[in-house]
Amino acid sequence: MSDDCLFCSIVDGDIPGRIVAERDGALAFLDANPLAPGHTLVVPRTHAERLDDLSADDSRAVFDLVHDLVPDVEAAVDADGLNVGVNDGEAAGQEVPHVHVHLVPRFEGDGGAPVHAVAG
Ligand code: D5M
Repeated sequence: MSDDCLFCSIVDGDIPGRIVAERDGALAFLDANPLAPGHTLVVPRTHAERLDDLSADDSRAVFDLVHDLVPDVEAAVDADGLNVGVNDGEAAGQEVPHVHVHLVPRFEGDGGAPVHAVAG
C-alpha cells in the first residue's frame, strides 16, 4: 500500500471499483473513463509505480491475469479485438502512478488508432 495511491485504495477496498477478476497478486477492474465498453485495467496488488519496479512474481500475476482476461473481455462486449497496453511513465502518458495494463475492446470500423500509431 502506498499512501495517496488511487489504485492501492481500490485494491484495499477503500474506494469502490467495478471488480472484474481477483487473484492473489493482481486485480482487474473496469476503467472509470473507458475508451470503449468493457475497458478493463489489470493492476498488481502491491504498489509499483513503473513496470521496472514490479517483482517477478507480481509481473507474472499481472500478465497471467491479462492473458486469461483477453478472451473474457472480448466476449463480454462482443468485440472484434483488443488493444492491450501500458503507459509506462509520465512521458508515455501514465497518469496514475501504479502499474496498470489497459485492455481496450475494439470493434471493426470503430475508427480508433492502433497502438503503433500512438507516437506516430
Ligand atoms: O490511465 C489511467 C486510467 O485510470 C484512465 O484510463 C482512467 C482510469 N481511472 C482513473 N480513476 C479511476 C478509478 N477511480 N477507477 C477506475 N479507473 C480509473 P493512464 O495509463 O495512467 O493514463
